[in-house]
Amino acid sequence: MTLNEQKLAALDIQKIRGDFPILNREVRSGIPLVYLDSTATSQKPLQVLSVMDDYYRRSNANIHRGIHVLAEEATGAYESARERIAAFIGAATPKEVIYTRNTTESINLVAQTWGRANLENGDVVILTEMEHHSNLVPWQILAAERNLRLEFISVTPDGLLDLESYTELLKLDPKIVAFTHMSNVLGTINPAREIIQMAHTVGALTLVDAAQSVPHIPVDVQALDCDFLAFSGHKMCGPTGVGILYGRRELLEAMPPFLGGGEMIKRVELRSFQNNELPHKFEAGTPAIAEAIGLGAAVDYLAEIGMDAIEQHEQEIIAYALERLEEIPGVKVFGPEAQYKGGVAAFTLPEAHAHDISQILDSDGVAVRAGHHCAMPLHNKFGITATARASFYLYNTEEEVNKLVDGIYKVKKIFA
Ligand code: 7TS
Repeated sequence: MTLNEQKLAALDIQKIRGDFPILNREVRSGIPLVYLDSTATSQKPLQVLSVMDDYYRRSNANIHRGIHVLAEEATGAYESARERIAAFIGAATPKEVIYTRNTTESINLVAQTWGRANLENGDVVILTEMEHHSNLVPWQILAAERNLRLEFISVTPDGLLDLESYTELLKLDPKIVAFTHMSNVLGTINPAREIIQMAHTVGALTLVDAAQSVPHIPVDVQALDCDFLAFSGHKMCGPTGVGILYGRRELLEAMPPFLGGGEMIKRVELRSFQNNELPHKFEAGTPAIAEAIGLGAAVDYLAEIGMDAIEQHEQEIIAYALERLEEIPGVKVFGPEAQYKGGVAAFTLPEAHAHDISQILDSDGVAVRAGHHCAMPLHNKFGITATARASFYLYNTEEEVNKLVDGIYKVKKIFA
């Protein structure tokens, strides 16, 4: 047995479920929770909750300012978390890891600082038709301000990126290609390495929206060779309120600051200031300290289980879920076959609206999300306004997939 196989064999779902107190609750008397909405936000293990609780009980202080014991402990924990997060994504140095509030803020940071400093009239930005609004609207805002041209890699009917359309778009001499690593609706895992290499051959930079990939599959920024990469703590067993922007050091060094205030400066006079060094240059004001420390614990938790093992488990769950869902007459699941996707199944039923599906499933404790999932252009492309979406994480089981399927049969009975 290789070390990897040993880790896979060691993935003990019941033990993992025991780490998540919320998974034990009933949503109504006698009705246990079946949580299938981790794409929106994941649940949090005791290992994360206890680190945050401990921090507030023992070490709470503002960071980088005081010379007292609490301030030193808080600063040490905050910076140690940054080092472990940097190692988790394979960054060359923790200076390349900027704490933000979430993926959305990370992408806005790049658009507003790198974008404003480097893009002008007529410049081309390439995005894809499967983006979450948070990788569309920041570029639309900048495009309106700078008169940029936004172009989109098209999505095939199977829910894959059309790399031929991308090859054509690269002839437009784009300045940046910003794309999602994994779609939050189709579940498609895009060939990020190839997309990045192709962008680099025409001299374009790349930004990877890794909100759905970093929590679910191994991601190494140096192996990908991306220029920027954004993700959120709350989707990877960490708390809300903290996210990450990874950026290549030379790029971050050259970029103007984002927000101005304390912490991001080295020196201030009445009419001028001097930037602080990386990573603090982009971290104005008191940050989400407990949350950053919590994200450090989340990364430790995921690394201990092993991202390969998590990916493998989700592959098994999605393959099983697609097989079961496709058995149900009328169910249409969007996106490619299991081998090209992560644990996301967005679907429609001819007889019931997504919101009705979600409501009936909820009556049996099954939590799925309904709507456009912040990807309205993608839904328009497929000629629909909403889908019901079940999504899976390391703690989900085949038995929970069965409960989802039973619930969908119930919906069909009610709407027959
Ligand atoms: N990018 C992708 C691919 C996402 O799935 C999300 C959140 C974001 C960006 C934004 O993340 P945030 O933490 O800044 O909000 N996706 C979802 C979802 O699918 N349902 O709720 C949030």
